[in-house]
Amino acid sequence: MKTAPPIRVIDSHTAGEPTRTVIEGFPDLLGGEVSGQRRVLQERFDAYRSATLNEPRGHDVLVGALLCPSPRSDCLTGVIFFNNTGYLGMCGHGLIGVVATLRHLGRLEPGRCRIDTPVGVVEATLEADGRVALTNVEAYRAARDVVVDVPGHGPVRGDVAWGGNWFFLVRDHGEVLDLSRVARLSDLTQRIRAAVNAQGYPDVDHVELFGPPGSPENHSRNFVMCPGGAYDRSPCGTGTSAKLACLAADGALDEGVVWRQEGILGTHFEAWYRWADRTRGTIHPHLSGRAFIMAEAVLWQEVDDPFAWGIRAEAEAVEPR
Ligand code: PYC
Repeated sequence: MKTAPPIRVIDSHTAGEPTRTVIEGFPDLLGGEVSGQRRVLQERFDAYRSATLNEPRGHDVLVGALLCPSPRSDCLTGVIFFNNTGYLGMCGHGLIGVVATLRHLGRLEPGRCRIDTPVGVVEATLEADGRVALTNVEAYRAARDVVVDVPGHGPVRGDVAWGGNWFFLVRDHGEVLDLSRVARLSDLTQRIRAAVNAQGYPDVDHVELFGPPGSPENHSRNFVMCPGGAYDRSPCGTGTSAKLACLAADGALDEGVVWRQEGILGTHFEAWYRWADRTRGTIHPHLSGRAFIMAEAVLWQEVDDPFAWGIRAEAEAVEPR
C-alpha cells in the first residue's frame, strides 16, 4: 500500500549542479509570505524534504525547490529551496533550474517573470535559447579580512558576505582548485566553516575558495562547500553574488562589467552588478546560465517502507582538530 499522495518532481541540472523541483505532493503550507511557508514546512513537514532529497530516493548533492503560492500578484510563483540537511534562502543555480522546469511544463514562455523566495523577489528572464538571466536579491559584504584559526591548517583570511545565503570567501588558502582534489577541499572547507561559526559568524553556512580560472575566458575559479557537506558542482549563483559584492566593495570590478565565474567542473556563470546603495555597499547582482531538464519522476512511499521518509542521518559536523 502506498501513502498518498505521491510526490511529483522534475530534475534538472544547471552547470552540473542538480535541482529537484517539486510540483505536486507536498502539504498545504497555508499561504502567506514565502518565508512563513518555509517555516511551516520546516517545523511541521520537514519529513517531506527528507523523503524527497535524502537517500534512498535522493542524494546529498540534490537541491530541492518547492513551488508554492506567493502573496505578490506580480510574482509567477513562490519557491522554497532546501537540501539534504535543511533550508536555503535563495539558490542561483536552483532558480535557473526552476525557470527551465516551468518552461518544460508549459507554464512559462520566453520573457520576464518574478519569482518570490523566502529572502526576496528575484526577477528572471528566459531567453528563447533556454538561457536564464536573473537579478538576485541584494548582496553585500558584512565583514572584510576576517582571520580565523583553522585547526590543522592555520589562520585563514576571508570576507563574510550575503548573496541570498551567507558565505565566507577565501583567497589565501594555498590549495589547487581541481576536481581531483575535492575530498581534500571538502574536508578543509568544512573545517573552515566550523572555525568561522565558532569565531563569531554562526550564520555562515557556505564556504567559497577562489583561485585562478582553468579557462583564460574566465576571471576566477571557485570551490563552494554547501551546508549539507556536498560541494556545489556549479559556480554557485548566490556565492557568485556574494563575490560580486566583495569585488564592488573593494573597487575591483566596475558596475556593468561582466565577471565570468568558473566552478570546479569548469562550467561558468556570467555575472555583473548595479549598485543598489553605494553608501551602504549593497548591490543588485545579475547572473546568467542555462539549465537542462533530466527527468520527471513520481516518488512513492509504501507505508511499511522503513525509509519512506529518507535516511535521516544529519551530516556529521566537522569538529576542529
Ligand atoms: O547556486 O546559489 C546557488 C547554490 C546554493 C547552494 C547550491 N547552489
